[in-house]
Amino acid sequence: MRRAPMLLSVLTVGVLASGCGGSSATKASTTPAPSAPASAVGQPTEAATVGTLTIVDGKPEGGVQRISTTANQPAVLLVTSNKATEVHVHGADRTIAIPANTQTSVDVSQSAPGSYEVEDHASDELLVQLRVS
Ligand SMILES: [Cu+2]
Repeated sequence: MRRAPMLLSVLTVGVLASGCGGSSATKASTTPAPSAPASAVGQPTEAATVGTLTIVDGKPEGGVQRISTTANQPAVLLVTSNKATEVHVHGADRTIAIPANTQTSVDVSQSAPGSYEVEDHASDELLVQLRVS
């Protein structure tokens, strides 16, 4: 009779300790963003580009970038890394695989204003601080 509560608390601690997003949400996260508004016919990706980022050995070249975006607007970050890695966009919680030396579009759009981090999950380095208004 006394064992059940103890088991429960152990399980809860395990979940809380998994930290930054965990790994369970990675599979569905490479889905492209919903299609752009009709006014953005032509080159929606270029129109939505909010910055470019170069990752060298897991660190952002030139230091952590600060990028401002607007909630519910398309926002794409063009990422190039010298090593294959994974980039995690907090808030929207997307994890995008970045192949080595291949520029990759990372959807950093957010549905709510706030401050969000973009991290390299291979090195756990902070890459970008997103400010969404
Ligand atoms: Cu993360």
